[in-house]
Amino acid sequence: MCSASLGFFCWMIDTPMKPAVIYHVFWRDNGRDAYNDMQVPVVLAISTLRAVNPTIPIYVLECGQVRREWSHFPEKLHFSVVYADFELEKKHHAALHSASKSSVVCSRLSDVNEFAKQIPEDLIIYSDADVFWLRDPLPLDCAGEKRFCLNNNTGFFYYDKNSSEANWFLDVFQSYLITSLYNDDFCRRAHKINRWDTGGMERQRMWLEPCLQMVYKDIPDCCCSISKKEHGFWGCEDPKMFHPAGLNVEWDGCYHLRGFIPFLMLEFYHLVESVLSESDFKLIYRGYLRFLRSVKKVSFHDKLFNIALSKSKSGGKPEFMSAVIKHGGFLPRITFL
Ligand SMILES: [Mn+2]
Repeated sequence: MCSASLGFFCWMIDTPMKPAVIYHVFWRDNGRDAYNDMQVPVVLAISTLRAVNPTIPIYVLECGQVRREWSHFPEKLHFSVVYADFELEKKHHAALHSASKSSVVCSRLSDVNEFAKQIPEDLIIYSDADVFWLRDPLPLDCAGEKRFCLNNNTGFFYYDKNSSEANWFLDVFQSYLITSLYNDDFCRRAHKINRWDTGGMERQRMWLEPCLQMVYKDIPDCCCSISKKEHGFWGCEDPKMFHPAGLNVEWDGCYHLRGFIPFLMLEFYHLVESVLSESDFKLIYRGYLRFLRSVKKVSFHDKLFNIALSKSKSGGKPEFMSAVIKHGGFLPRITFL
């Protein structure tokens, strides 16, 4: 009964999708190396991923004109760095740059999607450079969904690149984003949906998330919501990962030092220590290492730390470093008798 064509059909159904993780980074200046930028801690993020999954293919899209040194980390952590242009910039250069200085980030989904077409893997997982993994991302909770899987920010999403719903989502998203570059009324509607107060700077404040929310609202059948547990928000039980979006990491007058997090949190430290050596830490943390070593590490599960974090604020955002120092404190000085 089972014909050759039916057999082929069965084989297609049984073939599991091949996953790949894609990162998207860009630099504004050439002053640092790619592995020691604490604001874009992509090598540390990949270290946590490698610690929980040694084999998943990892690609880093290094977008724009500025290139940085990656040292031995691509070989050691088994990832490829691929140079790419900002897709959105090719046709919309002037509009994109009149919007705001950091608006090239708006090109992220198109850049990832264009690159995804060139690789053999079909389950495309995008991960931010500040997403730190605690457990293997696989199996993904919504991997069986033929839709675009996302949450309310673009720090982590995944999709089957051959799914028509996911491609429909990407097309609508792209058209909304381009419209937002040219039309203030459209931006006002997007910000209204997101309840963002832009102080009359609609187009300058355009971002990926307002467009994302509009697409989610307009074509919900193409979207699948990733749970908080899988898209690790602070405070959820047993998360797969942690994405410190909205968390401020400030020390010595510098902001967004999210690269500190894997070194100061016990759970991440054990993971990065399993794939990186002491000389890697010296390369990555340089002048910060002495300070970081002097601070007591904290745990995700430490209630007192979580209380300290909820009380430490900077500009309304939870402030990580002051909570660590307040709770963990500096190690007592060793007194020589
Ligand atoms: Mn992020």
